[in-house]
Order: sequence, then C-alpha cells, then structure tokens
Amino acid sequence: MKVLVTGGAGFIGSNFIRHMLAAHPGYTIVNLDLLTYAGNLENLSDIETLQKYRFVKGDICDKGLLEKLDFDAVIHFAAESHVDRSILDSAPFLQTNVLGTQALLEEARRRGCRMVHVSTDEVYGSLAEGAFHETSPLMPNSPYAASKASSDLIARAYCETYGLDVVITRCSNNYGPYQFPEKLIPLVIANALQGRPVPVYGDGLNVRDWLYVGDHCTAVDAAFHKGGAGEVYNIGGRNEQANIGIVRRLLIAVARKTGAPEESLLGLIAFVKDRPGHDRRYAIDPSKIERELGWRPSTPFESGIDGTVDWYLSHRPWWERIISGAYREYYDLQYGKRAIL
Ligand code: NAD
Ligand code: TDX
Repeated sequence: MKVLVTGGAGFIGSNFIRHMLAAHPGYTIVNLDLLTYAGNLENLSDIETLQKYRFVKGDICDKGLLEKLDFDAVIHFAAESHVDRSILDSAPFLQTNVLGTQALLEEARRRGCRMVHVSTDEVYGSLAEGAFHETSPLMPNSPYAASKASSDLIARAYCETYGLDVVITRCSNNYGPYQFPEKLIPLVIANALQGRPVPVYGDGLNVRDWLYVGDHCTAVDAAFHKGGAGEVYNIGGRNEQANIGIVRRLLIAVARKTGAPEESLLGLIAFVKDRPGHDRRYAIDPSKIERELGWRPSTPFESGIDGTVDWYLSHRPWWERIISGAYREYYDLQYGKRAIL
C-alpha cells in the first residue's frame, strides 16, 4: 500500500511516519508537507534515505499536485495547529485547515480511496463536567478550533453525500519528542534550560487531557486499518492535568536532571494575561476506540513526561536550531539539489 501522509514534517506526523515504517514494513509512505514554520525535515533525518519513504514539498491546497502524486490512501495531519497564532491571524487556518482538507477529500473521492482526517478535541469547546463523546456538540471557541470543526463537517458531508470512505479522529493534547517549542510542554522545558521566564496563562488552572504522541500514532493506525467508514473516534488517555501542575512537574524534573536549584527554576513561573477565549477544560471519553478497535494507550504520564524531558535535554541542538531559525536551512541543504516529483 502507498500511503499519503500530509503534514509529516510536523510533530505528530513525523512520529507517525516513523511508527508506520516500523509497524508496516510493506508500506510506502509519501510525505506531503509545505514546510511552513512548523515543518522541520530534521524530524525525519534518520529515515530520509529509505527507499519506501519519499518527501514531497507542496501544499495540500494544490489540487494539480495532489492529482499527480502516487498513493492509494490518505492520512491527513497537515494543519496550522497553534491556537495563539490563530488568534493573531486566522486566515492561514481557514486556508489550510478548511480548504486544504476539502482539496484532499476531493482527491480521495476522485480516486475512491480511504482517508483518515486527524482532528482534535478542541472542536467540542470547553467542558464544565463529564467528558467529550463522539456525539457531543461541536462548539469551537478559537479560530483554530473553528477551522478544525469546519474541516470535520466537510469530511462528514463527503461521506454522507458521496459515500467517501473517511474516518475522523479527535485526539486530546499530545506531548513527546519533536514538538515545536511554541506549545506548552516543550516551551517550558526549553525556557527552563535557558533561564527564561515560563509564561502561565491566567490562573494556570485550565485543564488539558494529555496523551503521549506514540499512543496517538497507534490510535490513528488503528482507525486507518480498522475504523468504520464515516465513524468518529475520540482518542485520549483519561489523563486530565491542570496547566500549573504540569509546569511545576516539568521544572522540578529539569532541576533534578540538571542539578539546578529547584527554587530558582520554579521562580521562573510568570503568570501572564490570559489567552482570549481560553477553554477551561478538555476531557476525552475514549471508550469507543477502546471497545470497537481494541486500542489502549501504553505510556503512563509519569514515564512519558520523564522521557520527554530527557529527550529535550539530549536534543538541545534540535530546539536551539528552531529558536535561532537555522532549521529552515535543512531542506535546501539536503533536498534543494534533488527536485521532487
Ligand atoms: P504541527 O504544527 O507540528 O505540524 C503541522 C505540519 O503541517 C507542519 O509540518 C507543516 O509544515 C504542515 N503544513 C501546514 N500547512 C500545510 C499545507 N498547506 N500543506 C502541506 N503541509 C502543511 O502540528 P501537530 O501538532 O503535529 O498536529 C498535527 C495534526 O494533529 C493537526 O491536524 C492537528 O490539528 C492535530 N492534533 C494535534 C494535537 C496536538 O496536541 N498537537 C492534538 C490533536 C490533534
Ligand atoms: O506559554 C503558554 N502558557 C500557557 O499557560 C502556552 C503556549 C500555553 N499555555 C496554556 C494554554 C493551554 O491551556 O497551556 C495549555 C496548552 O497550550 P498549548 O500547548 O498551546 O495547546 P492547546 O491550546 O491546548 O492546543 C493543543 O492541543 C490540541 C494543540 O496546540 C492543538 O493543535 C491540539 O488540537
């Protein structure tokens, strides 16, 4: 099988491609990624020369390009993914997340192939009590969440109207290796290691439901191979954490591993103005994917967080090259001279 993975140079996509190549040695993976600020080919440097892996630099909105690519299934991760950026400028979110998803759905329809649309729990909005179910109403609060909810609805419509074989997954917050250091967990670790302030929005009591990225990858794999056409699967590890608890845990772990005084790292916490429209709480009920597809997460939060701190400690050049902007040279150095397609 030739699988088109979109957004494979990003955080989850790069972890997913590595998972797929190991778990399904017979597959060929085509990674279509525009290499926006969030795309980093260094995330895949260990596999880039494999015969069964191919990188294509391009836009999911480019229908002419999609027609030319050789694949027989789509797993769609590409997106503008950061809530704060969507508050500053929603335009690229609507372009990529809504119109880009429509272009892929149209191409999947033209070929009659399966597509997994990777979405998020943020489409459900904020939760006072209980947990999000697949049937919970979509009540997105940020432009990012609204763009993802829109793409979910278009995917649903392609199934209902054209009979497209599309599966939608909605996962909770991911953490782990290769996450861009604008997101909470890598930002805290990188700032702690540089002695920079650690911004905590509002009162720090907003709750997120955290899942190790490797567990998200096995869930998307299960949805791709075993998910029902037109079905939605929530993905999560029943792991609710308040932001301030995570921040403190990370700073204490960094102190322990580096020998820095715990109090000085905890002193970096800076409560700052809240994010506009900041969702108070997310919680996912993953019973459906557990029951119907037999999926279970395998990484406990304690060891996942500990391993993630170790990863950022041992990959300091990786995130320093992002902060300095040097990571953007990688494509030209490695790929610039061999044109793709
Ligand atoms: P990311 O920002 O790290 O990566 C996104 C990737 O998409 C980048 O490599 C970027 O270059 C690429 N991209 C952006 N626009 C493109 C375009 N027009 N054409 C082709 N490629 C383009 O994001 P992530 O955190 O890895 O998230 C991946 C997917 O998972 C997204 O759809 C996101 O909504 C979803 N998701 C993320 C989380 C999370 O916690 N990070 C949780 C649930 C769902
Ligand atoms: O500096 C910060 N300080 C802070 O308090 C940052 C960057 C975040 N936060 C808070 C906001 C959130 O309550 O931490 C929480 C997590 O923030 P993010 O890492 O920005 O993630 P979130 O907004 O929850 O969205 C993430 O999970 C769902 C991903 O970015 C989305 O792509 C995914 O859909």
